[in-house]
Amino acid sequence: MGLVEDVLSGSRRALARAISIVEDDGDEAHEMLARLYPHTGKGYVIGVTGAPGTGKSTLVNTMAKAYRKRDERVGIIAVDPTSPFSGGALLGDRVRMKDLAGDQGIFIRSMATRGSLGGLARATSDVILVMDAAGCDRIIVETVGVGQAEVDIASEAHTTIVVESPGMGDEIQAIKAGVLEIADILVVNKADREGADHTVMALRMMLGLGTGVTVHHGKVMRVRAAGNRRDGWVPPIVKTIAIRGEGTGELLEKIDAHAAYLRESGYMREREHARARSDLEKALRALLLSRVLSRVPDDELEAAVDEIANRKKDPYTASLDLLSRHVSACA
Ligand SMILES: Nc1nc2c(ncn2[C@@H]2O[C@H](COP(=O)(O)OP(=O)(O)OP(=O)(O)O)[C@@H](O)[C@H]2O)c(=O)[nH]1
Ligand SMILES: [Mg+2]
Repeated sequence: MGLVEDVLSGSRRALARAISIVEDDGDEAHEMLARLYPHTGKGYVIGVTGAPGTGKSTLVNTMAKAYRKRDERVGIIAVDPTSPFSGGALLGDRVRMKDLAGDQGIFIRSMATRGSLGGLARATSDVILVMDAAGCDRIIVETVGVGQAEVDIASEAHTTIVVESPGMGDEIQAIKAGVLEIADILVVNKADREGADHTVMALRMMLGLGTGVTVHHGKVMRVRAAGNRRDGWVPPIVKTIAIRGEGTGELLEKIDAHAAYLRESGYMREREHARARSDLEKALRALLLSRVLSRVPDDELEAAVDEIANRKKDPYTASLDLLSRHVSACA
């Protein structure tokens, strides 16, 4: 297969084809990934997440330009888990990132949900691998929102940036404890707008307190502060004005500082292992499921579905029965 060599040599066309193959997730994808894998592990993965419209794409755009000035190659993945309802968001990303398009050192890919969110997270991690193998020094993954898909995708990132913007009164967007826990760096974008300092203060309070109480959508919520993280890293807060590129330099410095911290503290190794474990589990789950389904005849599968729907059997018993009949080793 010449494609693998072409990807490794950094060909943009090969990279685009390889990503399409990975998205189709067939045997060809698995073979290709197996051959690319030894060449991965060099790219630095940065997750950028936050509520809709906080300026993530604009920020990613300015970050990419700054990395290009350092002569680094940049891969950008815009993940849109809500795509059936927000085709416009992706279009917006393309428009806003248009000025990057002519740069041979930048590769942009949008990904939308096909099937499950779990599938999306897996496809994203495979696309990261392909970009890594193709020599992208930085791989920036933008996700919208605060759901499980974002948390899964964040687990792929070395540094996760959560983007807020001012103007929500006492409420902080994306305040859910889960999202604050994944934030290695907090960005308050749109700092040209009123209330930016207030947002910074509110975030700082939440980071400083062991357990905080805050008001979100009129409800009092308890949040676990990210300042007590197991890895000891205290997430810095950076103010940016992405439309003018202001604050990007400081943001890149904080990313470098976090990378240095990960390396020196030994947490990089730990993260790599956690990631390897979760990748292995994802692959096992996917392979086992497809193997089992390929062995169970369709009519038997449908019969089991009927039994479960009619409350004659629970899903676990039905699964164990199918396994013992068709996959004896797994029962
Ligand atoms: N005033 C101001 N507006 C900004 C700033 N950064 C981005 N915007 C504007 O905010 C809007 C949303 O920006 P995007 O970059 O698309 O935000 P996003 O978070 O990627 O949006 P989604 O991907 O749809 O969630 C656009 O109109 C931007 O021009 C900023 O620093 N200041
Ligand atoms: Mg966006």
